[in-house]
Formats: sequence, structure tokens, C-alpha cells
Amino acid sequence: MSLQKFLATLDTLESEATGAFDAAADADALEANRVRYLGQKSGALKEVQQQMGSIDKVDRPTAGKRLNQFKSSLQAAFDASKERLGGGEDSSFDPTFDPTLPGTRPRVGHVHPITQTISHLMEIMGRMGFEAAEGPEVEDPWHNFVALNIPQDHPARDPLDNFYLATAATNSDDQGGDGSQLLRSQTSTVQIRVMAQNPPPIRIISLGRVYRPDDPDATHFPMFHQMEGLLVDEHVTMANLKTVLRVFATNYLGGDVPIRFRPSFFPFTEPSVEVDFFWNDNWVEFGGAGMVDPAVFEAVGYDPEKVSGFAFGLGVERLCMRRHGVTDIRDLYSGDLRFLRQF
Ligand code: FA5
Repeated sequence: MSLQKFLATLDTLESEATGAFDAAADADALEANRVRYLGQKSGALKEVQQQMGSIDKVDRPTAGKRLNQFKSSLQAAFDASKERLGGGEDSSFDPTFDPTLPGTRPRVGHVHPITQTISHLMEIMGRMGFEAAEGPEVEDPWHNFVALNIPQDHPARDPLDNFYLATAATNSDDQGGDGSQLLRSQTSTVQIRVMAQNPPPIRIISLGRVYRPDDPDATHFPMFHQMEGLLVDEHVTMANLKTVLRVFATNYLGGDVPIRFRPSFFPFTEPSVEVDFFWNDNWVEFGGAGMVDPAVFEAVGYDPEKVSGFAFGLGVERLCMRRHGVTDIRDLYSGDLRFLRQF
């Protein structure tokens, strides 16, 4: 076929096809025109593409260029017509759809209330200069008991009061241990780890999970979190401990929160106290505290004649519950999204 004839054919077909697309009155007419002009099997475009083969080689670049324009022109006419008819054959337009109504907001997950509480506690204590420290949840008896002045025959070491593991300890700092391992029952283990590796002064908090075979009830859970605090320096007194806890409680619970110490006993502090906060017209117990026992300083290589210090351990769940009015600790671990979404 001569180039002139080919170009003339395209001109005629182009005006015919674009006219037909423009005139299509509905989706069916548009589809019929699409098949006639753009159809893959026997459409007009396919036909002229085949005619390219009969054009003289020297004329093929010119013919090819015009063929591309022709193709784009038909496609543009089809697209414009499709849009005019509201999406052509794919139209799924719902006439009842009201774009001005508010949409359905997708639910986004959020941080668990205990994790939120931990961040909050770290922030408050951080402002008082306490740095966060961490220790392992699987411990050896030296860190969980011996260095904390809890001797072999102490009832706190009873297998019925701890989760001992069937595997043997492999850590090199299990001093004189019998190779047994347990899930730590208190974050006081971190006191030992920090002091064994750092000289005084020390000012740390440690927030983490601890495990005890307690029957779950409204205030007890077998896995819970503690906030351990430790401050060691020269001339540290109980008055410093009381001030730090009072500032902490006032910041966390809001308003002025007085502190009450009740005499108690922990093998690793002397004297030892239970800590109560006065809040919402009640004295509420939050944890234990005291002055670090000289035996603990000796276990980690500190000189008890030169330094003194205080330590405290508060229940994180109980703090979170007080602040948010949660009455049952089990709600925090139920996984019930209706409960968790409130935080
Ligand atoms: C201790 O664990 C000491 N290590 C605290 C301490 C640290 C004393 C440093 C002195 C110096 P106690 O066993 O009382 O103490 O636990 C502290 C707090 O943990 C309790 O007051 C309570 O708030 C919380 N707690 C204890 N057992 C549970 C449990 N089963 N479920 C939830 N919270 C608990």
C-alpha cells in the first residue's frame, strides 16, 4: 500500500472513530465502538497496524509516526467518552452515596496502658535525674537472693514462691551459684547488677516484669511490673528517700500527695519500710523501700563506711490502677479491647 493511501485511510478512520466515541449515548454504545475501533481481535486499529507491513520500507518511519498519533487520538476520544458517561462499562457509581457524610475512621492500635505508665514513670523520675537501667528476667539465685542478703534458708527462696526453671544458668557472673535459674521475683536484682558494674554515685530506676506464683485476684497477678529505684552517694538519708517518693507521687497522681512510712522488713534494706501515699482521702500502699543494707554494699564491693543509699520498689500495675480508677488488675491483662481502648 502506498504511503498516501495509508495516511488518507488513517485520516478518514480517525474522524469517523472520534466522532463515534463522542456520539456514544450510553455505556453499551461506547463498548460497541471500543470493539469496532480499538478491539484486539478485529478492530480498525488492529487492521491498520497489519497494513503497515505492506508499506514501502523507506516510508515506514513516517507511517509509524502517524499510526502512533492515530492510536493516541482514538484512545483519548474513548477515555473522554468513558468519563463523560460516568466510567463506561466499569461504572459502579452508587447514586445513594453521599460524599459529604463523615467517613468510617479506621481503628489504629495504641500503646498498652502498662507501657504508657512505664513511659510516664520514666519521664517523671528522669526529671529528678534517675537514669533507666535494665536487667534480665531470667536470673540466677545470686542476683535474685544471695547478693540481696537473702540467705539459703530464707522462706523467700522457697520453690513454691518462685518460678524456678529446668535449665541451668550459663552466665559468668552467677557467683558461687548452684547453676539454678528462676524468673526474677523482684526488680531489686537490677540494683546488684548496676552496683557490681559501676562505682558510686548511682541514681537509677529500673522498670520491668517480675514473676511470682501468686493466685490472681483483684490486686495480684503472677506476672506484674515493678519500678525499682536506687540512689547511692555520700550522706544519703531516709529524708532524701521520702522527698523523692513524695515528689514522684505528687507528679504522678496529681495534687499534693503526702507519704507515710510504716516499719517493715526486707533483707536488703535496713531500716525497711512499707510506703503509703495519702490520696483520695485514703492511705494506700504502693511498695517497699529502705536504706541499702551494708551487707548488700559489701556483696558488690562498695565500702559501707563511705557511701549510703536508699532503694524502693513500687508496683507499676497498682500505680496505674490508682491513677486511672481500675479496680481489677486482671482487666489489664484480659486482652479485652473494650477495656484497653479507654486508655
Ligand atoms: C519487693 O518486691 C521489694 N523488692 C521492694 C523493695 C525494693 C523494698 C527496694 C526495699 C527496697 P514487695 O514484695 O512488697 O517488695 O512488692 C512490692 C510491690 O509490688 C507491692 O507493694 C505491690 O505494689 C507489688 N506487688 C507485689 N506482688 C504483686 C502481685 N502479685 N501482683 C501485682 N503487684 C504486686
